Amino acid sequence: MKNISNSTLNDTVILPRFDRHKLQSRIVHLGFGAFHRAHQALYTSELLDKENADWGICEVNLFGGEALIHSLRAQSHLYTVVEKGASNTKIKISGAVHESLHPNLDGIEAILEKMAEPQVAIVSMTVTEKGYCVDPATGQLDVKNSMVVHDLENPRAPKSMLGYIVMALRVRRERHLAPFTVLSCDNIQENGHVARSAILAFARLQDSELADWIEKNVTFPCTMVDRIVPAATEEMLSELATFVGIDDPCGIACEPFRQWVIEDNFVSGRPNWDLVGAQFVSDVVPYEEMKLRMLNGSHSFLAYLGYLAGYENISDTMTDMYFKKAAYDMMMFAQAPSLTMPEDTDLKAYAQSLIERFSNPSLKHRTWQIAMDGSQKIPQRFGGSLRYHLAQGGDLKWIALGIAGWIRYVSGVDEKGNLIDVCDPLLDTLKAIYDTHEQHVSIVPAILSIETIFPSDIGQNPQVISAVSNAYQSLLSMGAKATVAAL
Ligand code: NAI
Ligand code: CS2
Repeated sequence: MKNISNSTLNDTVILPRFDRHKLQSRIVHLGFGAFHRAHQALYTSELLDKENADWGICEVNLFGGEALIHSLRAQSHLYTVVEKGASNTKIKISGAVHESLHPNLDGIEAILEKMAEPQVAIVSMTVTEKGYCVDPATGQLDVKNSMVVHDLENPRAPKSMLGYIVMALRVRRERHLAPFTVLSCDNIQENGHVARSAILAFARLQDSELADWIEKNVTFPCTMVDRIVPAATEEMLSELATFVGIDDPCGIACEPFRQWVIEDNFVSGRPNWDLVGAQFVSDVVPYEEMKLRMLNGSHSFLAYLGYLAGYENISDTMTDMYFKKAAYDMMMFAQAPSLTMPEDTDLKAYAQSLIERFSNPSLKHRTWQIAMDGSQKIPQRFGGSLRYHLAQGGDLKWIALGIAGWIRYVSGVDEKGNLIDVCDPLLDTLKAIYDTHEQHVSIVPAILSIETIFPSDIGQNPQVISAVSNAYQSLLSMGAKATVAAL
């Protein structure tokens, strides 16, 4: 996509109508990945079509994504979002992004200076669960994390999201500038609270006065973010080029559904995202828990077991009636009972809508992609419901099979003996345990002893060990397909 205004775009493409010259970088976003392009950045672009505002976004990729930033600049920061339903497709050009930075292209200082500019009101992020450098089970700062160690020693040349935010806030304080709001848009339970606690703990290790200032002046709203946005593939990009009429290496495909529930707690102003469908509420936590347990929990279940059963995409798992039923039952019987929701919430309708979304054959969402980083995802997707059922004497079988599926998956060898490309920050630890136990049920208590994933009330609980061991044994003897069918 060279210059969008001179190009021959397909005439069904929806273009931004607002004047992009008036944009200012009032939002700096860390993590120009797949999700943000189809979610926050598009909400903002659509809002700018509705009201006269200057909420421009400066994109920053702290890790990787250098080529993407290059391409984005070459196309004036415009890119395509293709919303693919089961039977209809909408193509939009997103226009709120107007600047971008990358440490390898522009240097760390340029990013810190941008974050310290007076007009910046929000620093938002989608940096994945591991970007928070916290212990996944407790959400507390992991002081042994190598990036945290590095950034504490080199505060003016940070690598981590925490290091950048704390240094930028330090500069703002020194310059007597207003603080910005830190807006986490990652799939983390109480994401704002986790961001706050990690940032404060990190700042306190450097300078307690700075930490006090941040505590008093900066806000960290929680958000529930939802839209299924698979990683871009060559196939998707070439299909997109056919739809749009030109190549767009920054283009992204997603489902039509989107949801964004935001705690209304912004210290230096915010866009009126509610004008384009976001909801501002006083307490996001119930919505976050609902989504993380029902959507993401069943996603992880389908990802591990589906991958082992030979299904490439989530929509493929939905063509297997046993997987479809297991996913629905998991939502309704394992996850939904553990939630405390506002009275008018219809969890059955929610579960049905999730099954429909997972079944969308137009989206190729790889089980392998969702299976990534399980050590970071499992505590918030399975931990809460597990505790609930242990306390209530409920049935553990769905969650136990989800955890057993993950343990079997991280062995790195599938049911046909092929290698699995396992991506996880704890891979070395998991490998060391597999080297000792191999694929034997004795591995279950060993993996459940990793306290950063399974605190002792879960990992040392005999009922949990027994339920996960039975499920793991079944995966070894019958395989994933038959185990899910027998559920
Ligand atoms: P992606 O892989 O396309 O992008 C990941 C982004 O995170 C990149 O911009 C990368 O620079 C950054 N990053 C990775 N590791 C980092 C680290 N250690 N520190 C700082 N930045 C780091 O992934 P995608 O799809 O954009 O998802 C990102 C996050 O967004 C997810 O982990 C999840 O929390 C959230 N999300 C994703 C959804 C999806 O369907 N893709 C939907 C809802 C939320
Ligand atoms: C998925 C999520 O990759 C994963 O772990 O479960 O990215 C999921 O697609 C989104 O949360 C949907 O909003």
